[in-house]
Amino acid sequence: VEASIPEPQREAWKRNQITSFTDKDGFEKEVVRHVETTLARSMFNCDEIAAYSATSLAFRDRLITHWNRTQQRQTYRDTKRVYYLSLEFLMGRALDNAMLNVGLKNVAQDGLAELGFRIEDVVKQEHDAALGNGGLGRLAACFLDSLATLNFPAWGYGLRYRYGIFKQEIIDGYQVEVPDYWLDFNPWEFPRHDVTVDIQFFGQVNKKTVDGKTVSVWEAGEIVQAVAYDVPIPGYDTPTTNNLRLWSSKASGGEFDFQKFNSGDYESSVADQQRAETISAVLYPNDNLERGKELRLKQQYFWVAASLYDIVRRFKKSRRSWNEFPDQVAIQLNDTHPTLAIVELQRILVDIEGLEWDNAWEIVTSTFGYTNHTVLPEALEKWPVGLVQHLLPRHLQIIYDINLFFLQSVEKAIPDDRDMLRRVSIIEESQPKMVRMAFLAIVGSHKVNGVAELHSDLIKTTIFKDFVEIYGPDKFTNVTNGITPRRWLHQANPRLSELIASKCGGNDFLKDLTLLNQLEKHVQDKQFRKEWAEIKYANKVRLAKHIKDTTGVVVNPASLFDVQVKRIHEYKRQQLNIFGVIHRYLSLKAMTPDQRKKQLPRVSIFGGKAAPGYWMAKQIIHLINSVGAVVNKDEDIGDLLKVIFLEDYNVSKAEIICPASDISEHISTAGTEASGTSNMKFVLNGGLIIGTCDGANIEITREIGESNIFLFGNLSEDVEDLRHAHTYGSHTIDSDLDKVFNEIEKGTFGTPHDFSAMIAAVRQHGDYYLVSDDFHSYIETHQLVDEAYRNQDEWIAKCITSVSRMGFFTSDRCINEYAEEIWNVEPLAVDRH
Ligand code: CR1
Repeated sequence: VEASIPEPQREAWKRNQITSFTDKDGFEKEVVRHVETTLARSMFNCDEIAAYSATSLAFRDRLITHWNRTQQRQTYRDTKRVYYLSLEFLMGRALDNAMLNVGLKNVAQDGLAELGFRIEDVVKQEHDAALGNGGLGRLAACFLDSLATLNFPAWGYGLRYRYGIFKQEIIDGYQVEVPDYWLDFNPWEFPRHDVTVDIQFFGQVNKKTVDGKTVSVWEAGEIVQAVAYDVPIPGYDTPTTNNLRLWSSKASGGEFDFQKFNSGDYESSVADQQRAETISAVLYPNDNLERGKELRLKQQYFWVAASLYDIVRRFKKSRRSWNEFPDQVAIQLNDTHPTLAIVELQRILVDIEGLEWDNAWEIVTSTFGYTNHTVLPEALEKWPVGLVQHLLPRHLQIIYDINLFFLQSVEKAIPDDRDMLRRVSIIEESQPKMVRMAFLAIVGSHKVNGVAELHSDLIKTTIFKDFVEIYGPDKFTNVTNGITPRRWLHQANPRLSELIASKCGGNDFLKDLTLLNQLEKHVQDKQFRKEWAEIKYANKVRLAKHIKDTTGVVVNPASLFDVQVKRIHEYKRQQLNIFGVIHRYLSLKAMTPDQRKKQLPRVSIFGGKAAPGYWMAKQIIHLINSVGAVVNKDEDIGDLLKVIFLEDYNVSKAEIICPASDISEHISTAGTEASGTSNMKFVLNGGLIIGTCDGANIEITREIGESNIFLFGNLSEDVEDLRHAHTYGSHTIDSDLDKVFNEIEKGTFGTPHDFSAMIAAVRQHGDYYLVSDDFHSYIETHQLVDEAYRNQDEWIAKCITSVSRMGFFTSDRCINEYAEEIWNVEPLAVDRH
C-alpha cells in the first residue's frame, strides 16, 4: 500500500508544518507541555528526572523536524551515501550534545532556571549510552558527529544492546561487574516496528535449476526478526541530522532453541534472561580481545544481514543498474566485526539477484573499505570453519569460492610460492581450520587503512606484509584518528572553549580546528595565561569534588594531577604506572621531613574497566587500590602523594577528567597501541602528556613540538630484539624496579601472593611488555615532569602552544580524508535556515 499523501491533500500538511521553539519562552512552553501531557505530571511533582525528560523531549521534537528534512533531502538528491558499520557506538549522553549542536543551550539554561532547575543537574540525569568498550566505539561516535557536521549523507548501523558495557564497582579494591540496563527511559531512540527484517540461521543449502541455471538456495533452520531503532545524530551548527540505525532482535513466529549463553558469570547473569532476545541482549565486554563465542558470530551476522538488506532496499528504490551500486553506496567496516557483509552482499547479488560471480565480486570489492584497529594477535578475529558451516552454511561455501579465486590470482601473479599461498589463505589450515576475518576483509575491500602513521606502517610490514606484495602498496593507506572538538572541548570544557573563542574570532574554530593556531600569538599574554590557569584550576576543583564524593579521599587541587584513564590492559601498562607510583612513595618515605617539604605534591589518578575474564587486568586494579589504601592514609606523606582509582570510567566521566589533568599517561609498549584517542582529548584540553613513541603520540609530537611532550622508552623497531633477548639471553631487572617488587613482596600493600603473577610476568616470564626495559627512562622522565611543573609560567605556555597546534586531530579532518580517499563521496549542500 502506498503510504504517501496524494498531491491535493499535501497543501494541508504544508499549512500545518511544525515550528520549533527558538527562544526561552518557546522552550519553556514545550517543557511544561511535555511535563503535563507526555509525562502526565505537573509542577507539584516535577523532579530533576522529569525536567530532564521534558527538556530532552523538547529538543528531540526539534531534532526530528531537521532529521526528517535531512532524510527527505538525501532521498531526493539520491547521491552516494556512506554506511558506517560498527558493532560499537560509545555515544555517552545525548542531551547536552544536542543542545550545543543546535546552538540553544543558553536558551535551555535560562528557561530551566526560570522553571526552577539548574541545567548541570538536569543534564546529569541522563544515563550514558555505553554501547562500546573503548577507543574503537568512541571513534565511531566521533565520526558520526563529524559526518553530520560536515553534511555528509551518512548512516551508522549497529546493534541495540539491551545491556551496554557493564557498570564497574570497586568493592574491597576489586572490580565487580554490574549489568548496565540503560533503556528504562530513552527519549533518543525511535522504534520502527514497521522496519523489520527476517534473518536466517542454520539449515542447509540446496541446488535448484532456474531457467537452466544452477542456483543455491539457503533453507533456514531458524529465523530471528531484526527491528530497527533509529537515533538522530545532530551536526554542529547545521540542520543536517543523520541517522544511526540500531537493530534489536525479536523472536519471529514461535519459540526457538537459542544456544545457551555459557561463558562465565557476568555474561550469563545478564544474558540468560530472555531466550528469544539473546542476540542483541549484551555487548561483549572485551577490548582488543576476541574470544570466538558462537553468540558473538550470531550477533555479527544478524546485524550485518539486517543492515545490508536495508541498504540494498534503499538502493533498489532508485531503479539503477547493479553496476551503479558502488557509485551510490560506500560501506566502511569498523574493524573485522562486520566482515560477513562482504560475503552477504556477494550472496545477495549472486543467489538472489542472479548476477554472474565476477560481476558481483567487482561490485562488492568496489563498495567496501576496511579499517584495521590493532596488530595484537589476540584481537585478530578467526572463526572455526565448523562453526561458520553450522551457522551460515551458504556463507561458508561463498568464502571458499572467494578464497579459491583469490589464491588462483596469487598463484598467477607470484608463481611457485606455495608457502605464500598457505600464508595468505583466508582459511588457516590449523586444527581446527579457521576463517581469518582480516584476510577476508582485505580481499573483499578496495582500501584498507590503519589509524595512525606508525600503525599503518606496521600493518604493511608485519601482519599484512604479503598482501602488500600481492596488491601493491596503494591498496593500503593511513587515516590518523581524530576526536570531535564539539564534545571534547566545547561541551566538556565550556570555559576554556569560551576563552579560546575570545582569541580566535568566535566559535568558528569548532568547525575548523586549525583556527586554533591563532592562540599562539597570545602565548606571552600574561592576562590570557592567568585566565587559562584559572580555568584549569577550576576544572581540577571540579574533579577533586568528584573524587571526594565517590572515594571519600580529599585531594589538593594545587597538586599535579597525573591521569591514566583507559581500558586496563597489560599492553597499555597501567602496571608500569603503579610501579612508578610505588617508587615515588618509597623515595618520599626515605626522605627527611625537610627534604619532603621541597617535593611537589601529586595525585595519581587511574580509571578504566578490565574485561570480566581478564584476570591479570583485574590484579592490576587490585594493586592500584591496595597502594592507594596504604599511601592515602600515610601521615608522613600527606598531600605529597595520593593514589586514586576512579570507579566506572565512561564517556561522561571522561568529560570531567580530561579538562582536569596536568599530565596524562599514554605509555603503551611501543608498537602496540594502534592510535589512542584520549591522548588527543587531554592535549586539546590544555594538559601535557607523558608517553612512548607509539600510535598517534608520534604525530602529536610532530605537531606540537618535542619540547611540549614527555617522551620516554624503547622504540618499536627495538621491541622484537628486546623480547628475544629476554627469552634467550640473561634478563636482569632494573634495580629500582627490583626494589619496588621487593617492597610488594614484603607485604607493604597487602598479601604479596595477590601480586605475585604481576611480578613473575616481568621477572620470570620474559617481560613481554618491556616494563623493566622502560622503567628507568619512565622514572627519569617523571622527574622532568616535576621540574617542568615547578615553573608554572612556562608550563602554561607549553599547554597553550600545544592546544594551538592540535588542529590536525579533529575527526572532521579524518572524515574528509575517508571521503576523499576511500569513499569518494561529497557533502550535500544545505539551506542554512
Ligand atoms: C586501538 O587499541 C585506537 C582505537 C580506535 C583500538 C586504539 O589504539 O585508538 O582502536 N583497537 O582506532 C581496537 O579496539 C579491536 O581493536
